[in-house]
Amino acid sequence: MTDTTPPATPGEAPDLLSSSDTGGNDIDNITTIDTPAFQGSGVEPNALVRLLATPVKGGSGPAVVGKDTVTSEGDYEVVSAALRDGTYGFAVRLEDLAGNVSQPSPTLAVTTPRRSGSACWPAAARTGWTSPSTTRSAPSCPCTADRQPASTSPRETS
Ligand SMILES: [Ca+2]
Ligand SMILES: [Ca+2]
Repeated sequence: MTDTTPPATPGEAPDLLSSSDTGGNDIDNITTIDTPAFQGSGVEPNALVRLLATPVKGGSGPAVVGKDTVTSEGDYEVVSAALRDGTYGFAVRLEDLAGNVSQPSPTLAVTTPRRSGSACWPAAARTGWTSPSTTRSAPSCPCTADRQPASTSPRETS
């Protein structure tokens, strides 16, 4: 007998491990880890689980970013490959031993901010770097060395 029945669609989105949910709050799904780990339970035992990531904006997807094997109890844990900074919708998809693939689970949105950049822009803003000239706009990434605002006070243009 050939197994032609795909695993049941996972009913819940993968859960970001609290150990992967860094950044001061371990339940907000905003992390400084660019290889976050996810877990889930109650899915088909011994199936292959694939982690899918879809960029929320500016990209195509979903892409398979990790895979692992579901335990005999129906639990899984899967780690994402390194991702560019951004917000992604993560979902899992199961494949049974015969190669039948389930529909993707619901998605969980996780944001991976730039490690230095997330603290960078507010720090630059606190310097009071406010030019009277409206044509002079702040650089989009003040962390970039060659664009670092001068430590001197802003010049008056009058
Ligand atoms: Ca099956
Ligand atoms: Ca967090």
